[in-house]
Amino acid sequence: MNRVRIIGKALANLPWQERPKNCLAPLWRYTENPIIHRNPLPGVARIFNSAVLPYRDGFVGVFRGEQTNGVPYIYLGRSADGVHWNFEGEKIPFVDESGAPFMPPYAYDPRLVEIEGTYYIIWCQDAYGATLGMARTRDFQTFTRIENPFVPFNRNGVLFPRKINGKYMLLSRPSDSGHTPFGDIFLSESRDLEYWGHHRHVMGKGSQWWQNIKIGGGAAPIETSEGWLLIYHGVTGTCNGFVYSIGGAILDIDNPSRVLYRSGDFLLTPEEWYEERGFVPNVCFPCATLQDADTGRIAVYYGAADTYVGLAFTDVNTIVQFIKEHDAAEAGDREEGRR
Ligand code: BMA
Repeated sequence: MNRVRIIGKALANLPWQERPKNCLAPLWRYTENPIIHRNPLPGVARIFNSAVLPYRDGFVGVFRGEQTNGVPYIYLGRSADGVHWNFEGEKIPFVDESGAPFMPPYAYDPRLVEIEGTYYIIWCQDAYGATLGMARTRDFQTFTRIENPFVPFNRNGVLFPRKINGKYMLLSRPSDSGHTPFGDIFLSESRDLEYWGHHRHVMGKGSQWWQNIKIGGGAAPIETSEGWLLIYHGVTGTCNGFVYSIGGAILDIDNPSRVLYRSGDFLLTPEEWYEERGFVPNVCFPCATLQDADTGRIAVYYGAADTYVGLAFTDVNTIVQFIKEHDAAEAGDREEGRR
């Protein structure tokens, strides 16, 4: 296969380990996982499902912190190497457009995306039911909320890192109020990040058993010479509850509601103690990647067992080749998703 290119910036200092000899899997785990352990800061019992970006000479991240009263919130973290993190002791202090405090009742599963020099946090919050919250910052000091962009119920909001055909693009997963037993990924577009429309269906749960209950967007899509690389989660049900695995798909570069390829095999599924044992066993929940356009290296950040943060690695050639070789996209995935 021709070499696949990441279209984006170089990032020479991203965390990285070479693929172990004899490893055939498309993602390989960091040997020092988990990178964030229990009780990471006073008043926070667990950090998981979190997102990071390069910032200045190092990295910045938004972290789902489960407080000791059980309520999730988002905490800011900074790191020199993307592996060892220092967290701010207080929740991110969101404000409204006038600068007045504007805190949601809870906030979880944040994603973090840079578009044209502004950083956007997208998370799940209560707005008379679980739905997407969104805020922007330019300096990681002031975090201004974009008031309630969606109505309930919705989760797993993921922004694309650039406009497509002049519009901001967002993946989301319409849900219900509980442990949703269904769910497809949709695409919405906006001229201003406030008003969203032209909603299209991207892809539904798969017929493969590991993703046969629901799916949801994971990390912000990575632009490549083959299309948008989407790392997402797929869920199956067992007699002991849901199991969350990591899946991969490639979306059309100009029309990302069209799936070009979608792996019928998972990329990573719970196997290690920190993925199988925790507050919710058997969860691998990707929320972010770091990537280096020069080498094609990709580091995937994922929540493990709703308790820890893990890191896994791949390179763009390996992951795209795996997705294409295991392609199981169906007619409904390949269509534009307009009705
Ligand atoms: C989902 C979300 C995630 C969580 C997962 C497994 O519904 O709430 O935050 O990781 O369930 O518990």
